[in-house]
Amino acid sequence: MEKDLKFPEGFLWGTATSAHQVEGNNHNQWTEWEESPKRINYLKSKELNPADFISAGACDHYNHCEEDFDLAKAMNNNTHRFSIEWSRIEPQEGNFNQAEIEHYRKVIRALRARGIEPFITLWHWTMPIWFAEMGGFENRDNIIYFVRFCDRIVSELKNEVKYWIILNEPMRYAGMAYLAGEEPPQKKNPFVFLRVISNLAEAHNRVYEAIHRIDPNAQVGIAHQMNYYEGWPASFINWFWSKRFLKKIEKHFDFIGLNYYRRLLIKGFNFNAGKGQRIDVGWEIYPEGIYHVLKSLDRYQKPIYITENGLADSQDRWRAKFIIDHLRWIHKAISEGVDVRGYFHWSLLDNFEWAYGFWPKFGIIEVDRETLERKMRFSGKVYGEIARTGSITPEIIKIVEGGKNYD
Ligand code: IFM
Repeated sequence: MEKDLKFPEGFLWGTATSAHQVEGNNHNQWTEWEESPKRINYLKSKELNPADFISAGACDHYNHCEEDFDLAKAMNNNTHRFSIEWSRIEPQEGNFNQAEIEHYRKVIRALRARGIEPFITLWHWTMPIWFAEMGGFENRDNIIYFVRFCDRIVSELKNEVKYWIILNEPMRYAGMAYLAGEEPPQKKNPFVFLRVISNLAEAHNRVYEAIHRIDPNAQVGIAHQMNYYEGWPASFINWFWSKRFLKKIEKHFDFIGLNYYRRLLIKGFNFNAGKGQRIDVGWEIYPEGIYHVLKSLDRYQKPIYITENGLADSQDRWRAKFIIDHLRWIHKAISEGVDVRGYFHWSLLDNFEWAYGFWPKFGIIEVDRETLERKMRFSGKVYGEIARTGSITPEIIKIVEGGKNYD
């Protein structure tokens, strides 16, 4: 029988969410876009129900966070990643809403009361309307507003938070918003795309310095999406989409957060999924890829956290095995010296998957959209066992192979 795969002492086990995807009732550039006549007409033209693509109340995590953190605790998690919604904190330029800051203080304390270490993302794609109307990150002069927001949050919460993630997946944001033109502000302009990337990197660097001025002991990083690429020209694509941004912020991170989801096979300008099992949104499951990406990050000699890894799987058929298979490859990287310190499954809850709407089910906890009832999936119980033992044991593997009879 296979022996235990033990993870290092103090390894962090958690899940991740972002404000706009779970909180409900936000008012930012995304909500405006979701409800715009152009978007509604587009959805209707595809015979889709617009209500399934408007974030609206989402999971009402804003009001259900205690219940949700009880579930994280029931999974023996000792960390949780979430984002602070800038549009709640600063709905009008320069007007900071103290009550909303206190809300997030409560969220942090609710986590700590359960022995769960918060990792806070300061920007997960959404922005106040006034900032979007000024051109968002298209304009270098606007960076000061983002720095001011981060400065305020970190000054307020520095005694309660050690880990800060400044930006979530800047490359994916810029690509979808300014190259593919599929997400707000839906521009297709390669020059603006490149400018936004460069401004986001500058914003990251300035915020990094601001945070360290406020709290020299803070641990500050990024959540960077990196796919595993094969084919031609994989090394160029990897340089452009993965390495280039890290290069721009190289002196300004204390850890790297890796968001890994899939392998892509490159053939010239075509990007395709490989032959492995596909998840509900069509991405290939390719656990080995996380190992190669981790090995490529070793050269930075910084701690690494897997800040996202997960799948859309409404039937929960693959999730438990997906987690175990990725963890095996992560364990191999660790055993070869890569300094991986934690794993955050995406996501805690079924939530609003941006332009895809609500149908992709990324949650380890199922959420009934009508009643908002939460139910832990089979995979959540398996993940709870992994977190409890800090290992993948033969017993856990047997449970996963045995299917859904686990209780
Ligand atoms: O839901 C997203 C998240 O907001 C950013 N990373 C990828 C996830 C799944 O698409």
